[in-house]
Amino acid sequence: MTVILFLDKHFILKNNNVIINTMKRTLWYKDAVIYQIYPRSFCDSNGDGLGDINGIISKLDYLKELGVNCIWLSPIYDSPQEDNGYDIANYKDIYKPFGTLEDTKRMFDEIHKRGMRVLMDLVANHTSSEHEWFKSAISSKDSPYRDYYIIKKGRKGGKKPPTNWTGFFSESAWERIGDTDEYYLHLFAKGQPDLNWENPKVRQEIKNILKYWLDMGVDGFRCDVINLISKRQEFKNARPSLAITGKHNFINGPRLHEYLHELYVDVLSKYDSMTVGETVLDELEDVLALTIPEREELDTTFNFECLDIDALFGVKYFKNKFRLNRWKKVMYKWQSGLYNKSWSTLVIENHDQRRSVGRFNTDEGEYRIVSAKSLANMYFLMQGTPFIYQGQELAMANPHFESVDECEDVEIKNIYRLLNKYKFLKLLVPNKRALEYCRDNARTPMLWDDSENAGFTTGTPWLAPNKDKRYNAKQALEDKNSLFYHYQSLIKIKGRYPVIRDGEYVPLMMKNKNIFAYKRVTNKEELVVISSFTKKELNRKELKEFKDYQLLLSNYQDIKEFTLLRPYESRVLYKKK
Ligand code: ISL
Repeated sequence: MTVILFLDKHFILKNNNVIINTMKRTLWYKDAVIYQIYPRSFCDSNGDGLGDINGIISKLDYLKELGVNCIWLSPIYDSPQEDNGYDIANYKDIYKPFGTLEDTKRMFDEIHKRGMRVLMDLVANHTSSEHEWFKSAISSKDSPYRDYYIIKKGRKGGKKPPTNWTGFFSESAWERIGDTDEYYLHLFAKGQPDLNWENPKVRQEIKNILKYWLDMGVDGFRCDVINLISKRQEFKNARPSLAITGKHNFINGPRLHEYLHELYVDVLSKYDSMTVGETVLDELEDVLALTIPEREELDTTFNFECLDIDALFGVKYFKNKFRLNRWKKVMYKWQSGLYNKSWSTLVIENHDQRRSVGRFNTDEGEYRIVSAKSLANMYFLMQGTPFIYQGQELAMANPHFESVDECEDVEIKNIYRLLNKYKFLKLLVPNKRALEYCRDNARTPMLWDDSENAGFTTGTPWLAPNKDKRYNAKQALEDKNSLFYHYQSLIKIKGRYPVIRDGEYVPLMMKNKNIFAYKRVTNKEELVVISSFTKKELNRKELKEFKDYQLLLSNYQDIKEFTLLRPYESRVLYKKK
């Protein structure tokens, strides 16, 4: 007799064998607009000066009004906060000042009730040194967790670390374990020991964590530094580098694809989920190898070559001049390189980057909103999933720190320690550049209004709000010409015209060093985006070609003369074929 059982909504059992996995991953992320929340700085509901989960819940209608349909939460797990939550002490509990698991489940429900989805931040390359696993691992060589981490004998009887590798926070990648001759690897802060993914028990722990959150209703993960999880096992010295010594031993390591495929097959493929990889320093070829669907690894990644366009050798602290034409070439490379093969993300801000106001040739002064709209049109309408970082929709600007004492972040503190130790480095990283590009720029509290603490908290904020509070949520909602409503229009347009999701990217005016222009083309539609990135007025005859197109969106109230672009003028034009 044949027994057929319908298990939950996706699996059908026939005589005890799963015969159909009816789960269809709907690739919903291709129609998503994802809003990144840095919980610590978003909204504080209880006056302790820290953002929290109830604060997020209180602002979900604001996000619904903006029109985003997915929220990525930077880490909310239990953590000692050495790296503001990217150092996790318990993957299955919540950092107490943010709230409880119950609050979290309620937040997920409230997000889903509004037709939005939610991504958690999977930090699986390392844990906190306060994690039970690590405390046990370093307590005894016989600990069952000893092999959860990367622990190696030091050189010269333990007086020197196993290799000369440096991490991402400007210090040795090794920390000695007490007075033993052994060290543990940490590519980030000392309080962030790297997990040993060679150990199948570690991989199983991560799979359990994924399942735990997916079963709680999470719709996917932003995967923190996920291309670092596989290390070359020789653990040899490398040629010293001013940036990161030894990076070829841990960036895109030998078993990376195997590990990611295992996560996909064993867990992710069983849910209508999505993964976006934070793949530091990856080239287009690396990203294709990680994201073409047949690989069954990641769905998409962040493309740092596009975002760190004003960095040198990928290090944003190294002085480098922004050139619009170079950005156009790089964006074209990625748009054409991923087209019909994989899927891109579209990002101009996040919690690690300085604010885009005043960056990428935009203006922070008289043309702040006009130029922010020009930038928005340009990045948002390419092919890919656009991300909006909290406050980007308000044109929140960089706070212009004058002293490192105004900053909290471990990264800038370590950089200053290095600059003070090796003064010559200031030639490459002047103090001003370090403060201009440090991560605290993006982490000042969200500006809800122009009151003393910007409506973020009734207490003392953990990080001082921007002194300039003119552009805040209250003001934006009252001003029909605000950047907020411009993003709202962009989101509506994105959902209305299929050419934005599916159209081929065709660059325009590539030689013009002040205009970023392109077309998106299918056999049925054409969308044209023209954005000026200069205060100068530009008269361009080639614009005549688009005179009869329908104007969908502009950052000026009218079109004075079709071939004339006023300061930072930007137009989105459309033609149905
Ligand atoms: O911010 C950077 C340089 O200034 C990046 O190198 C960043 O450190 C890198 O992209 C990894 O970032 C991610 O992992 C880190 C965490 O500190 C970052 O906030 C997170 O985005 C370690 O978990």
